Amino acid sequence: MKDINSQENQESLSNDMQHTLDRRDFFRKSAALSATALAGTSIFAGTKALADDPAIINDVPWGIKFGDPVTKNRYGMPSEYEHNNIRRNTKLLSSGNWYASIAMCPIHESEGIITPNGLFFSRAHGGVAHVDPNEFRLMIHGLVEKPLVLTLDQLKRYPSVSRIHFIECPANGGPEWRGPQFNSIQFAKGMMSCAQWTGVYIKTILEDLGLKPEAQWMLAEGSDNSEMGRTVPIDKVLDDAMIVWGQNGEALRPEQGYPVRLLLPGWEGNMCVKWLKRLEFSSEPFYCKEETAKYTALKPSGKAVQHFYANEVNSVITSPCPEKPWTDLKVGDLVEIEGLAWSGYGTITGVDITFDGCKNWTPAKLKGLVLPKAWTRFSFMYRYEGKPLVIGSRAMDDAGRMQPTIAQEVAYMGVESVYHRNSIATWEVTANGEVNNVQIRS
Ligand SMILES: Nc1nc2c(c(=O)[nH]1)N[C@H]1C(S)=C(S)[C@@H](COP(=O)(O)O)O[C@H]1N2
Ligand SMILES: [Mo]
Repeated sequence: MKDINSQENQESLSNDMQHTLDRRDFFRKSAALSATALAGTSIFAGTKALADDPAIINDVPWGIKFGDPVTKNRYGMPSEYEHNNIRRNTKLLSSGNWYASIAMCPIHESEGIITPNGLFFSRAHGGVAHVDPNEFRLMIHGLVEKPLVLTLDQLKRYPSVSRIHFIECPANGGPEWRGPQFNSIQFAKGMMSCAQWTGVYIKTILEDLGLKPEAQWMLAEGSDNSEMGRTVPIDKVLDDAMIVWGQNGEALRPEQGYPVRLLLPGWEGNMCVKWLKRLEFSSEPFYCKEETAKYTALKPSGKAVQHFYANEVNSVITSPCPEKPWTDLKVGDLVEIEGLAWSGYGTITGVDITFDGCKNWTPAKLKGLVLPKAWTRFSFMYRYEGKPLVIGSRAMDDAGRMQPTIAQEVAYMGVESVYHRNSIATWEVTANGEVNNVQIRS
């Protein structure tokens, strides 16, 4: 009997499946297939197709009369049956009110690598601002030859690019340094999302304005109640920093900083200043109080890490997870384990899966687009055995980094930090398929 969990057979198996799905005569071919090479390794072990299923025999209400006129929804909404696919909040992650708070992304419901705009996680320090685009101005000044104040239309006259990147709050997973806090992937890992962003590289604007050689830093400021002043080193500005106005094919949502935000691909979400109003170039960094006081990490030595900008290589299994258990599976079923990997340092090169709490590792497959500083989806076909497991994933990137174990991370950083937790995340799968958030700390 084949070891269907080996990498080789993973590949041939999913090729076979893809091949099958590509055929129009799906039913005939899959019957032939199950009789031969994949006997005993079907997706549904022992489940027969029901020719007398009432759901395929009876008339359905939406099939016997007209549906809605196409003029009904000027802006389309998800099916009413998808009402559970929503952002969620918890008082635990807010400073006592819903203005300086966060709405977590349902990453377990995510398909592919793009977060729909209405589900993008939303973090604000002074509420979500509603900026009138006619009143919008962007001032660019300081150490540039030709300071400018731009309207939105003028800004959009610069040549634009579209790039897929994640944004992650560096506090994602931060409440769990001392142990699991949420039996939920949405609350444990939902401070991130991924979108296709359209805008202009700041280096393109600077070619026009002329950056003075002394310029070392860029201050970015928002027009909202919190301003969120952030200073960015000039190397990042001249590398891939963007000013974006487009999000997945439409204008940014107010929650994401409409009409314009700063995007620093791969770097801490808090630096991606929303509702942008001002960029100032200088030779010295500006520090606002919050920046020096809060976005640092205290190490066991008593010293603090003041500057760490890029989000580390990270990953999480999104299916199964506490919200998507395996309680409906039958022993012998084939099931796809899926997850997301990402790195602020570059491109994901591989993801391994463990079934025994980080003792042994097997490579998963990367599927779909594999892009720098973007969510990358991984997949592993697994034959369900109905026995308890502790599953987890560890990702690697092309900067040569790999996710640490919790023990390695805690040895280096202690448990006093809030930010940049990227140690291996694990789920316990019980004998009846329930899934719980657990940590392997040894
Ligand atoms: N102007 C402004 N920009 C801001 C914030 C803010 O409160 N005001 N929050 C920051 C934080 S902490 C994060 S994690 C990201 C969140 O981006 P999102 O709300 O689009 O997910 O925006 C950042 N930019
Ligand atoms: Mo954040």
